[in-house]
Amino acid sequence: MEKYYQPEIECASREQIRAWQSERLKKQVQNVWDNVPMYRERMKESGVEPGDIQSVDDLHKLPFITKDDLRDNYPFGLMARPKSECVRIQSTSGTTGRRVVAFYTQHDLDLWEECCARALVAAGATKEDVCQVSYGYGLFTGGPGLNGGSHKVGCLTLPMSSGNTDRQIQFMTDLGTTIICCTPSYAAYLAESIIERGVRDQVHLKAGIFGAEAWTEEMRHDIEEKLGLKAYDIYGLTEISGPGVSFECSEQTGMHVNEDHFIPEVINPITGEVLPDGEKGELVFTSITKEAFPLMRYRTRDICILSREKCSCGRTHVKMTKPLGRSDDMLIVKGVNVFPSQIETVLMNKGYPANYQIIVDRVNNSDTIEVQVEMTAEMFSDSLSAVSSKEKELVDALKAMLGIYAKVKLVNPKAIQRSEGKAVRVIDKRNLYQQ
Ligand code: DLL
Repeated sequence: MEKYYQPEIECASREQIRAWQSERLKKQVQNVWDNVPMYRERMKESGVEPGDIQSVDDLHKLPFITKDDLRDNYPFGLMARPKSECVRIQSTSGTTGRRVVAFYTQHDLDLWEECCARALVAAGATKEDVCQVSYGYGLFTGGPGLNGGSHKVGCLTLPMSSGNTDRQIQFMTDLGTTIICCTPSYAAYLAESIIERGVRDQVHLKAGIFGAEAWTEEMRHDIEEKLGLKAYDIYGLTEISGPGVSFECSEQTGMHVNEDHFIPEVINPITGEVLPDGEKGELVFTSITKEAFPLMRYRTRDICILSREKCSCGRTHVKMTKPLGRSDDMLIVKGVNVFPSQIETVLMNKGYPANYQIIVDRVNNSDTIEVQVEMTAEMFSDSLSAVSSKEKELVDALKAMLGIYAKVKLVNPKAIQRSEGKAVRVIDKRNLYQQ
Protein backbone atom coordinates (compact mmCIF):
# COMPACT_ATOMS: atom_id res chain seq x y z
CA MET A 1 0.00 0.00 0.00
CA GLU A 2 1.28 3.46 -0.87
CA LYS A 3 2.74 5.43 2.02
CA TYR A 4 0.70 8.50 1.06
CA TYR A 5 -2.60 6.73 1.16
CA GLN A 6 -3.02 7.22 4.91
CA PRO A 7 -6.25 5.44 5.87
CA GLU A 8 -5.66 6.03 9.59
CA ILE A 9 -5.98 9.75 8.79
CA GLU A 10 -7.94 9.92 5.53
CA CYS A 11 -10.56 7.36 6.62
CA ALA A 12 -10.69 8.31 10.32
CA SER A 13 -14.06 8.60 12.06
CA ARG A 14 -15.74 12.01 12.19
CA GLU A 15 -15.23 12.06 15.98
CA GLN A 16 -11.52 11.47 15.53
CA ILE A 17 -11.23 14.18 12.88
CA ARG A 18 -13.08 16.65 15.09
CA ALA A 19 -10.84 15.78 18.03
CA TRP A 20 -7.70 16.45 15.97
CA GLN A 21 -9.15 19.66 14.60
CA SER A 22 -10.16 20.95 18.02
CA GLU A 23 -6.78 20.27 19.57
CA ARG A 24 -4.87 21.83 16.67
CA LEU A 25 -7.21 24.80 16.43
CA LYS A 26 -6.72 25.66 20.11
CA LYS A 27 -2.95 25.62 19.67
CA GLN A 28 -3.11 27.66 16.48
CA VAL A 29 -5.32 30.33 18.05
CA GLN A 30 -2.85 30.73 20.92
CA ASN A 31 -0.01 30.84 18.40
CA VAL A 32 -1.50 33.67 16.32
CA TRP A 33 -2.56 35.57 19.45
CA ASP A 34 1.02 35.41 20.73
CA ASN A 35 2.86 36.03 17.47
CA VAL A 36 0.73 38.01 14.99
CA PRO A 37 -0.36 41.48 16.18
CA MET A 38 -3.14 41.75 13.57
CA TYR A 39 -4.89 38.63 14.87
CA ARG A 40 -4.58 39.75 18.47
CA GLU A 41 -6.13 43.13 17.61
CA ARG A 42 -8.91 41.60 15.51
CA MET A 43 -9.76 39.09 18.20
CA LYS A 44 -9.85 41.82 20.82
CA GLU A 45 -12.14 43.89 18.57
CA SER A 46 -14.47 40.88 18.32
CA GLY A 47 -14.28 40.33 22.10
CA VAL A 48 -12.64 36.90 21.76
CA GLU A 49 -9.69 35.54 23.71
CA PRO A 50 -7.79 32.32 23.07
CA GLY A 51 -9.55 30.65 26.01
CA ASP A 52 -12.90 31.13 24.25
CA ILE A 53 -11.87 28.71 21.53
CA GLN A 54 -12.07 25.24 23.02
CA SER A 55 -13.19 23.21 20.00
CA VAL A 56 -14.19 23.45 16.33
CA ASP A 57 -17.66 24.42 17.54
CA ASP A 58 -16.15 27.75 18.66
CA LEU A 59 -14.54 28.51 15.30
CA HIS A 60 -17.40 30.81 14.29
CA LYS A 61 -16.42 33.20 17.11
CA LEU A 62 -13.21 34.17 15.32
CA PRO A 63 -13.26 37.09 12.88
CA PHE A 64 -12.78 36.50 9.15
CA ILE A 65 -9.77 37.68 7.26
CA THR A 66 -9.64 38.63 3.59
CA LYS A 67 -7.17 39.17 0.81
CA ASP A 68 -7.16 42.88 1.65
CA ASP A 69 -5.78 42.02 5.09
CA LEU A 70 -2.99 40.10 3.41
CA ARG A 71 -2.25 43.01 1.10
CA ASP A 72 -2.34 45.52 3.95
CA ASN A 73 0.13 43.42 5.92
CA TYR A 74 2.44 42.82 2.96
CA PRO A 75 5.09 41.50 3.12
CA PHE A 76 5.89 40.25 6.63
CA GLY A 77 2.94 41.36 8.77
CA LEU A 78 1.18 38.00 9.11
CA MET A 79 4.20 35.83 9.73
CA ALA A 80 3.96 33.76 12.88
CA ARG A 81 7.61 32.67 12.81
CA PRO A 82 10.81 34.70 12.47
CA LYS A 83 12.22 34.97 8.97
CA SER A 84 15.21 32.91 10.02
CA GLU A 85 12.92 29.87 10.50
CA CYS A 86 11.32 30.19 7.06
CA VAL A 87 12.83 28.50 4.03
CA ARG A 88 10.51 29.39 1.13
CA ILE A 89 8.31 32.13 -0.31
CA GLN A 90 5.59 31.55 -2.91
CA SER A 91 3.26 34.12 -4.36
CA THR A 92 -0.14 34.42 -6.01
CA SER A 93 -0.43 35.11 -9.69
CA GLY A 94 -2.58 38.18 -8.97
CA THR A 95 -2.45 40.80 -11.65
CA THR A 96 -4.12 43.60 -9.71
CA GLY A 97 -2.86 45.35 -6.62
CA ARG A 98 -0.09 44.00 -4.50
CA ARG A 99 0.83 40.38 -4.87
CA VAL A 100 0.17 38.15 -1.89
CA VAL A 101 3.22 36.36 -0.54
CA ALA A 102 3.12 33.22 1.62
CA PHE A 103 5.93 31.85 3.78
CA TYR A 104 6.85 28.27 4.66
CA THR A 105 9.03 26.60 7.27
CA GLN A 106 10.56 23.25 6.30
CA HIS A 107 7.76 21.59 8.27
CA ASP A 108 5.16 23.55 6.26
CA LEU A 109 6.76 22.40 3.01
CA ASP A 110 6.74 18.77 4.17
CA LEU A 111 3.04 18.90 5.04
CA TRP A 112 2.15 20.67 1.80
CA GLU A 113 4.02 18.11 -0.28
CA GLU A 114 2.35 15.34 1.71
CA CYS A 115 -1.06 16.77 0.74
CA CYS A 116 0.01 16.75 -2.91
CA ALA A 117 1.29 13.19 -2.52
CA ARG A 118 -2.12 12.13 -1.20
CA ALA A 119 -3.71 13.67 -4.30
CA LEU A 120 -1.35 11.81 -6.61
CA VAL A 121 -1.91 8.49 -4.84
CA ALA A 122 -5.68 9.01 -5.00
CA ALA A 123 -5.22 9.29 -8.78
CA GLY A 124 -3.38 5.96 -8.80
CA ALA A 125 0.25 7.16 -8.68
CA THR A 126 2.92 4.73 -7.52
CA LYS A 127 6.70 4.68 -7.70
CA GLU A 128 6.42 2.93 -11.05
CA ASP A 129 4.99 6.09 -12.64
CA VAL A 130 6.66 8.81 -14.67
CA CYS A 131 5.08 12.05 -13.55
CA GLN A 132 5.40 15.09 -15.80
CA VAL A 133 4.82 18.32 -13.91
CA SER A 134 3.81 20.94 -16.45
CA TYR A 135 2.49 23.56 -14.05
CA GLY A 136 4.67 26.65 -13.88
CA TYR A 137 7.61 26.52 -11.47
CA GLY A 138 8.76 29.57 -9.57
CA LEU A 139 6.54 31.79 -7.47
CA PHE A 140 3.40 29.93 -8.63
CA THR A 141 2.69 27.00 -6.30
CA GLY A 142 1.56 24.52 -8.99
CA GLY A 143 5.00 23.32 -10.10
CA PRO A 144 6.76 23.17 -6.71
CA GLY A 145 3.77 21.58 -4.94
CA LEU A 146 3.17 18.72 -7.37
CA ASN A 147 6.92 18.28 -7.83
CA GLY A 148 7.32 17.73 -4.09
CA GLY A 149 4.31 15.41 -3.95
CA SER A 150 5.58 13.35 -6.87
CA HIS A 151 8.99 12.94 -5.16
CA LYS A 152 7.34 11.81 -1.95
CA VAL A 153 5.36 9.14 -3.80
CA GLY A 154 8.58 8.07 -5.50
CA CYS A 155 7.44 8.73 -9.08
CA LEU A 156 10.13 9.44 -11.62
CA THR A 157 9.52 13.19 -11.74
CA LEU A 158 9.88 15.31 -14.86
CA PRO A 159 10.03 18.96 -13.77
CA MET A 160 8.96 20.38 -17.15
CA SER A 161 7.29 23.59 -15.99
CA SER A 162 4.84 25.18 -18.43
CA GLY A 163 5.31 26.06 -22.09
CA ASN A 164 7.34 24.72 -25.00
CA THR A 165 4.68 22.30 -26.16
CA ASP A 166 6.96 20.52 -28.65
CA ARG A 167 9.40 19.66 -25.91
CA GLN A 168 6.57 18.59 -23.58
CA ILE A 169 5.31 16.10 -26.18
CA GLN A 170 8.80 14.91 -27.05
CA PHE A 171 9.59 14.06 -23.41
CA MET A 172 6.14 12.61 -22.87
CA THR A 173 6.59 10.13 -25.70
CA ASP A 174 10.33 9.45 -25.22
CA LEU A 175 10.19 8.94 -21.46
CA GLY A 176 6.79 7.27 -21.27
CA THR A 177 4.99 9.77 -19.06
CA THR A 178 2.06 8.12 -17.29
CA ILE A 179 0.83 11.04 -15.16
CA ILE A 180 0.57 14.64 -16.30
CA CYS A 181 0.01 17.60 -13.98
CA CYS A 182 -1.04 20.93 -15.54
CA THR A 183 -3.95 23.33 -15.85
CA PRO A 184 -6.99 21.86 -17.63
CA SER A 185 -6.75 24.50 -20.35
CA TYR A 186 -3.15 23.51 -21.04
CA ALA A 187 -4.17 19.83 -21.01
CA ALA A 188 -6.75 20.63 -23.70
CA TYR A 189 -4.06 22.39 -25.73
CA LEU A 190 -1.65 19.48 -25.28
CA ALA A 191 -4.35 17.06 -26.43
CA GLU A 192 -5.00 19.15 -29.53
CA SER A 193 -1.26 19.36 -30.29
CA ILE A 194 -0.69 15.62 -29.77
CA ILE A 195 -3.51 14.75 -32.16
CA GLU A 196 -2.26 17.26 -34.74
CA ARG A 197 1.23 15.79 -34.65
CA GLY A 198 -0.18 12.30 -35.15
CA VAL A 199 1.59 10.90 -32.06
CA ARG A 200 -1.46 9.94 -30.02
CA ASP A 201 -0.49 6.24 -30.20
CA GLN A 202 2.90 7.03 -28.60
CA VAL A 203 1.28 8.62 -25.54
CA HIS A 204 0.72 6.34 -22.53
CA LEU A 205 -0.90 8.61 -19.98
CA LYS A 206 -3.15 7.05 -17.36
CA ALA A 207 -4.02 10.04 -15.17
CA GLY A 208 -4.02 13.80 -15.22
CA ILE A 209 -3.99 16.08 -12.15
CA PHE A 210 -5.68 19.21 -13.36
CA GLY A 211 -6.51 22.29 -11.33
CA ALA A 212 -5.73 25.94 -10.56
CA GLU A 213 -8.65 27.16 -12.67
CA ALA A 214 -12.31 26.45 -13.24
CA TRP A 215 -13.20 23.68 -15.70
CA THR A 216 -16.44 21.95 -16.48
CA GLU A 217 -17.43 18.28 -16.55
CA GLU A 218 -17.78 18.62 -20.31
CA MET A 219 -14.16 19.71 -20.55
CA ARG A 220 -13.13 16.77 -18.36
CA HIS A 221 -14.80 14.30 -20.73
CA ASP A 222 -13.24 15.95 -23.74
CA ILE A 223 -9.71 15.78 -22.28
CA GLU A 224 -10.23 12.21 -21.02
CA GLU A 225 -11.35 11.08 -24.42
CA LYS A 226 -8.61 12.82 -26.37
CA LEU A 227 -5.74 11.83 -24.10
CA GLY A 228 -7.03 8.42 -23.01
CA LEU A 229 -6.55 9.16 -19.32
CA LYS A 230 -8.62 9.69 -16.21
CA ALA A 231 -8.72 13.40 -15.31
CA TYR A 232 -8.64 14.29 -11.60
CA ASP A 233 -9.39 17.69 -10.18
CA ILE A 234 -7.11 19.28 -7.58
CA TYR A 235 -7.77 22.50 -5.70
CA GLY A 236 -5.73 24.86 -3.62
CA LEU A 237 -4.63 28.42 -3.15
CA THR A 238 -1.30 30.01 -2.37
CA GLU A 239 -2.52 31.68 0.81
CA ILE A 240 -3.46 28.31 2.34
CA SER A 241 -0.38 26.45 0.96
CA GLY A 242 -0.95 25.73 -2.76
CA PRO A 243 -2.36 22.71 -4.63
CA GLY A 244 -3.51 19.81 -2.48
CA VAL A 245 -5.85 21.62 -0.10
CA SER A 246 -8.37 19.21 -1.62
CA PHE A 247 -8.29 16.57 -4.34
CA GLU A 248 -10.48 14.10 -6.16
CA CYS A 249 -10.52 10.36 -5.52
CA SER A 250 -11.51 7.76 -8.11
CA GLU A 251 -15.19 8.45 -7.48
CA GLN A 252 -14.83 11.96 -8.98
CA THR A 253 -17.78 13.43 -7.14
CA GLY A 254 -16.05 16.26 -5.33
CA MET A 255 -12.68 16.90 -3.76
CA HIS A 256 -11.74 15.61 -0.30
CA VAL A 257 -10.39 18.44 1.83
CA ASN A 258 -7.28 17.51 3.82
CA GLU A 259 -9.19 18.16 7.00
CA ASP A 260 -6.37 17.26 9.33
CA HIS A 261 -4.65 20.45 8.10
CA PHE A 262 -7.41 22.77 6.92
CA ILE A 263 -10.86 23.33 8.40
CA PRO A 264 -13.37 24.34 5.71
CA GLU A 265 -16.55 26.32 6.28
CA VAL A 266 -19.10 27.63 3.79
CA ILE A 267 -20.64 31.00 4.58
CA ASN A 268 -23.23 33.34 3.18
CA PRO A 269 -20.92 35.84 1.41
CA ILE A 270 -23.14 38.76 2.31
CA THR A 271 -24.03 38.11 5.95
CA GLY A 272 -21.06 35.92 6.96
CA GLU A 273 -23.45 33.36 8.47
CA VAL A 274 -22.08 29.78 8.48
CA LEU A 275 -24.19 27.59 6.20
CA PRO A 276 -25.02 23.91 6.71
CA ASP A 277 -23.53 21.20 4.46
CA GLY A 278 -25.27 21.04 1.11
CA GLU A 279 -25.75 24.79 0.81
CA LYS A 280 -23.88 26.93 -1.67
CA GLY A 281 -21.71 29.74 -0.37
CA GLU A 282 -18.22 31.16 -0.01
CA LEU A 283 -15.51 28.78 1.09
CA VAL A 284 -13.50 29.77 4.17
CA PHE A 285 -10.38 27.99 5.41
CA THR A 286 -8.52 27.87 8.70
CA SER A 287 -5.05 26.37 8.53
CA ILE A 288 -4.46 24.47 11.76
CA THR A 289 -1.00 23.03 11.16
CA LYS A 290 0.80 25.82 9.29
CA GLU A 291 3.71 27.31 11.22
CA ALA A 292 4.98 30.29 9.22
CA PHE A 293 1.81 31.69 7.67
CA PRO A 294 -1.31 30.40 9.43
CA LEU A 295 -4.54 31.91 8.15
CA MET A 296 -7.62 31.88 10.36
CA ARG A 297 -11.05 31.92 8.72
CA TYR A 298 -9.67 33.12 5.41
CA ARG A 299 -12.37 34.04 2.88
CA THR A 300 -11.37 32.46 -0.42
CA ARG A 301 -14.07 34.08 -2.61
CA ASP A 302 -14.58 30.63 -4.16
CA ILE A 303 -18.21 29.55 -4.21
CA CYS A 304 -18.86 25.90 -3.46
CA ILE A 305 -20.85 23.30 -1.52
CA LEU A 306 -19.55 20.92 1.17
CA SER A 307 -20.78 17.35 1.56
CA ARG A 308 -20.13 14.74 4.24
CA GLU A 309 -21.94 11.96 2.42
CA LYS A 310 -20.18 8.62 2.59
CA CYS A 311 -17.68 8.18 -0.22
CA SER A 312 -17.17 4.74 -1.70
CA CYS A 313 -13.39 5.28 -1.73
CA GLY A 314 -13.47 5.00 2.07
CA ARG A 315 -12.15 8.50 2.75
CA THR A 316 -14.14 10.33 5.37
CA HIS A 317 -12.75 13.81 4.81
CA VAL A 318 -15.42 16.27 3.74
CA LYS A 319 -15.85 16.80 0.01
CA MET A 320 -16.17 20.17 -1.71
CA THR A 321 -17.66 20.65 -5.15
CA LYS A 322 -15.55 22.16 -7.87
CA PRO A 323 -15.66 25.90 -7.25
CA LEU A 324 -18.88 26.95 -8.97
CA GLY A 325 -17.28 30.29 -9.68
CA ARG A 326 -15.60 32.98 -7.67
CA SER A 327 -17.71 35.64 -6.07
CA ASP A 328 -15.36 38.13 -7.75
CA ASP A 329 -15.42 36.15 -11.05
CA MET A 330 -19.12 36.47 -11.50
CA LEU A 331 -19.98 38.92 -14.23
CA ILE A 332 -23.01 41.11 -13.88
CA VAL A 333 -24.19 41.79 -17.40
CA LYS A 334 -27.35 43.82 -17.88
CA GLY A 335 -28.09 43.13 -14.23
CA VAL A 336 -27.92 39.36 -14.70
CA ASN A 337 -25.36 37.12 -12.96
CA VAL A 338 -23.23 35.31 -15.52
CA PHE A 339 -20.60 32.71 -14.68
CA PRO A 340 -18.05 31.86 -17.40
CA SER A 341 -18.60 28.16 -16.55
CA GLN A 342 -22.21 28.40 -17.80
CA ILE A 343 -20.94 29.58 -21.16
CA GLU A 344 -18.32 26.84 -21.28
CA THR A 345 -20.99 24.20 -20.63
CA VAL A 346 -23.05 25.43 -23.58
CA LEU A 347 -20.06 25.49 -25.93
CA MET A 348 -18.79 22.06 -24.96
CA ASN A 349 -22.27 20.52 -25.18
CA LYS A 350 -22.53 21.80 -28.73
CA GLY A 351 -19.21 20.16 -29.62
CA TYR A 352 -16.95 23.22 -29.72
CA PRO A 353 -13.35 23.10 -28.51
CA ALA A 354 -12.48 24.66 -25.15
CA ASN A 355 -10.98 27.67 -26.89
CA TYR A 356 -13.16 30.66 -26.25
CA GLN A 357 -13.08 34.13 -24.85
CA ILE A 358 -15.83 36.28 -23.35
CA ILE A 359 -15.67 39.99 -24.04
CA VAL A 360 -17.84 42.27 -21.97
CA ASP A 361 -18.14 45.94 -22.82
CA ARG A 362 -20.43 48.91 -22.37
CA VAL A 363 -21.86 50.66 -25.41
CA ASN A 364 -24.22 53.64 -25.08
CA ASN A 365 -24.57 52.95 -21.36
CA SER A 366 -25.70 49.40 -21.96
CA ASP A 367 -23.70 46.21 -21.25
CA THR A 368 -22.76 43.97 -24.16
CA ILE A 369 -21.38 40.46 -24.08
CA GLU A 370 -19.68 38.70 -26.96
CA VAL A 371 -18.53 35.10 -26.94
CA GLN A 372 -15.76 34.31 -29.39
CA VAL A 373 -15.31 30.63 -30.02
CA GLU A 374 -13.14 28.78 -32.48
CA MET A 375 -14.79 26.78 -35.24
CA THR A 376 -13.91 23.15 -35.40
CA ALA A 377 -11.55 22.18 -38.25
CA GLU A 378 -14.50 20.60 -40.13
CA MET A 379 -16.56 23.79 -39.97
CA PHE A 380 -13.71 25.83 -41.44
CA SER A 381 -14.71 24.84 -44.97
CA ASP A 382 -18.42 25.57 -44.37
CA SER A 383 -20.17 28.31 -46.36
CA LEU A 384 -20.75 31.70 -44.75
CA SER A 385 -24.45 31.01 -44.36
CA ALA A 386 -23.74 27.67 -42.65
CA VAL A 387 -21.45 29.48 -40.21
CA SER A 388 -24.00 32.13 -39.44
CA SER A 389 -26.68 29.53 -38.76
CA LYS A 390 -24.28 27.82 -36.30
CA GLU A 391 -23.77 31.21 -34.63
CA LYS A 392 -27.51 31.65 -34.36
CA GLU A 393 -27.86 28.20 -32.81
CA LEU A 394 -25.29 29.17 -30.15
CA VAL A 395 -27.00 32.51 -29.48
CA ASP A 396 -30.22 30.60 -28.75
CA ALA A 397 -28.51 28.06 -26.50
CA LEU A 398 -26.73 30.83 -24.57
CA LYS A 399 -29.96 32.74 -24.19
CA ALA A 400 -31.61 29.64 -22.73
CA MET A 401 -28.72 29.21 -20.25
CA LEU A 402 -28.08 32.84 -19.28
CA GLY A 403 -31.40 34.51 -19.90
CA ILE A 404 -29.79 37.32 -21.89
CA TYR A 405 -28.64 37.88 -25.46
CA ALA A 406 -24.95 37.22 -26.04
CA LYS A 407 -23.43 37.92 -29.42
CA VAL A 408 -21.52 34.94 -30.82
CA LYS A 409 -18.57 35.16 -33.17
CA LEU A 410 -17.11 31.98 -34.64
CA VAL A 411 -13.43 32.63 -35.30
CA ASN A 412 -10.86 30.63 -37.22
CA PRO A 413 -9.21 27.63 -35.59
CA LYS A 414 -6.15 28.80 -33.54
CA ALA A 415 -7.34 32.42 -33.51
CA ILE A 416 -7.62 32.45 -29.72
CA GLN A 417 -4.36 32.56 -27.87
CA ARG A 418 -3.53 29.29 -26.06
CA SER A 419 -2.59 29.41 -22.40
CA GLU A 420 0.26 27.55 -20.81
CA GLY A 421 -0.96 28.29 -17.30
CA LYS A 422 -4.30 29.69 -16.20
CA ALA A 423 -6.43 30.61 -19.20
CA VAL A 424 -7.70 34.17 -19.67
CA ARG A 425 -11.38 33.56 -20.42
CA VAL A 426 -12.87 36.95 -19.73
CA ILE A 427 -11.93 40.39 -20.96
CA ASP A 428 -14.11 42.91 -19.16
CA LYS A 429 -13.51 46.19 -20.92
CA ARG A 430 -15.87 47.97 -18.54
CA ASN A 431 -13.12 47.84 -15.91
CA LEU A 432 -11.02 50.15 -18.07
CA TYR A 433 -13.53 52.95 -17.76
CA GLN A 434 -13.59 52.75 -13.96
CA GLN A 435 -9.87 53.43 -13.49
O1 DLL B 1 -3.94 27.93 -8.33
C1 DLL B 1 -2.89 26.56 -6.64
C2 DLL B 1 -3.04 25.36 -7.50
C3 DLL B 1 -2.01 24.98 -8.34
C4 DLL B 1 -4.18 24.58 -7.42
C5 DLL B 1 -2.13 23.85 -9.10
C6 DLL B 1 -4.31 23.44 -8.17
C7 DLL B 1 -3.29 23.06 -9.02
P1 DLL B 1 -3.48 30.44 -6.76
O2 DLL B 1 -2.70 30.87 -7.95
O3 DLL B 1 -3.25 31.15 -5.49
O4 DLL B 1 -3.20 28.93 -6.42
O5 DLL B 1 -5.02 30.52 -7.17
C8 DLL B 1 -6.01 30.07 -6.28
O6 DLL B 1 -7.39 29.38 -8.13
O7 DLL B 1 -8.90 30.47 -5.10
C9 DLL B 1 -9.52 29.22 -7.12
O8 DLL B 1 -10.26 30.37 -7.47
C10 DLL B 1 -8.68 28.79 -8.31
N1 DLL B 1 -8.55 27.33 -8.31
C11 DLL B 1 -7.58 26.57 -7.80
N2 DLL B 1 -7.83 25.26 -8.03
C12 DLL B 1 -9.01 25.20 -8.69
C13 DLL B 1 -9.82 24.15 -9.21
C14 DLL B 1 -3.40 27.86 -7.24
N3 DLL B 1 -9.48 22.87 -9.12
C15 DLL B 1 -7.36 30.16 -6.93
N4 DLL B 1 -10.99 24.49 -9.81
C16 DLL B 1 -8.46 29.56 -6.07
C17 DLL B 1 -11.37 25.78 -9.94
C18 DLL B 1 -9.48 26.53 -8.87
N5 DLL B 1 -10.65 26.80 -9.48
